[in-house]
Amino acid sequence: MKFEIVYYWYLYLKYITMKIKILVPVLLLTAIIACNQSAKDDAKTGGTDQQKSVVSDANQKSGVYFANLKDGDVVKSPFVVQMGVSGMTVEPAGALNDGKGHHHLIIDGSYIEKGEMVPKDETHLHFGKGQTVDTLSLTPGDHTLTLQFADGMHKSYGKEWSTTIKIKVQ
Ligand SMILES: [Cu+2]
Repeated sequence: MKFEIVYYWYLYLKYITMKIKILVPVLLLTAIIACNQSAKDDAKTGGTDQQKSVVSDANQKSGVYFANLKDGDVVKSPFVVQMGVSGMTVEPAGALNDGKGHHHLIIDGSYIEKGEMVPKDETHLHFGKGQTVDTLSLTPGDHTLTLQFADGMHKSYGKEWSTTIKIKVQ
């Protein structure tokens, strides 16, 4: 009788062990497949998002841009700068109108925080007549150009309405 109980225990344990032996690899395999799948999904979404952002950069994204210059360009001084904006309208300074303003060029500086007045000096140029083109003379070497859109009272529309590029002047 005692032997029987031990024997049944032995069978029971063997049965459990067998189950575990089968279950563990199956679980592991499932986990690995699931991980792989989600990694693949992540990669897929990442890819699509990137494609989307490239498309929207070119077509829909609102903001300012240099129409004839790009980051890393080498230019010969004096050089022409063409300023563009999408999502807002250029108008002469003087009046406050929603969605309207004028360009500013900041040389070797940074964008101006939203709501702050754009300074007016030799490195902060205002295009208060609504100009979109200018000719710049800069010393040879590396410079940054920041385009900043601001309202009719010269208050900055902030970082999202600015763009900065590095250029090398020869
Ligand atoms: Cu201004």
